[in-house]
Amino acid sequence: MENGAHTPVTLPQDLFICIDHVGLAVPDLDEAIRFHTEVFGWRLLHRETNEEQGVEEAMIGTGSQLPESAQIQLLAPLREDSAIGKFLTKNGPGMQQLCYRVADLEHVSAVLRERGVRLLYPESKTGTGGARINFVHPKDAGGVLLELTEPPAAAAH
Ligand code: MC0
Repeated sequence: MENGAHTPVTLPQDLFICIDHVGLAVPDLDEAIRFHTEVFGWRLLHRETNEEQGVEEAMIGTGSQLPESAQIQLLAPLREDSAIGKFLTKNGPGMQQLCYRVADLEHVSAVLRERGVRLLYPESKTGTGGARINFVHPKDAGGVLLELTEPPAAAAH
């Protein structure tokens, strides 16, 4: 190092805020909600149907308020040829996805694409509670289907 000067250090920039949820593929949503609430003591936080994704889904958590709540998403197929339908046929019930929360999905998507990571959709789609979502192909994420979610402004932390 010349003249004792410090070389500027470039720190890595965080792309992800936290794990938003883990998604479980289930054949029957009502039965899965019953099991996870009555046996494991989770609370039902939210439930909705997402036609575009071909799922009926429920978010369950350890508390009613983020960020205290850890969240699990239960995903049941609306159709056999949906992502969850195909997953169930091939693997049976189980962990289908890991979801990272991001502050700016467009920015994170651009950075990942620049780094050679394949995102499944050219543009973001709508997910739980109006979030913007996209997915990283499992082949580019160590064998894990990785969802990226940008919550609506009011719900973001
Ligand atoms: C497939 N593969 C997986 C996987 N699904 N690996 C890990 N986790 C998964 N969930 C692997 C297969 O084993 C295979 O590897 C390779 O990827 C290609 O699989 P495939 O069977 O040929 O492909 P498909 O047709 O089943 O499609 C897989 C793909 C699909 C990931 C592209 O599931 C998809 O588009 N997912 C994104 C949408 C989604 O999951 N929607 C439901 C959640 P080999 O080695 O055998 O070649 S909706 C949601 O989550 C929303 C509501 C929200 O949170 O807000």
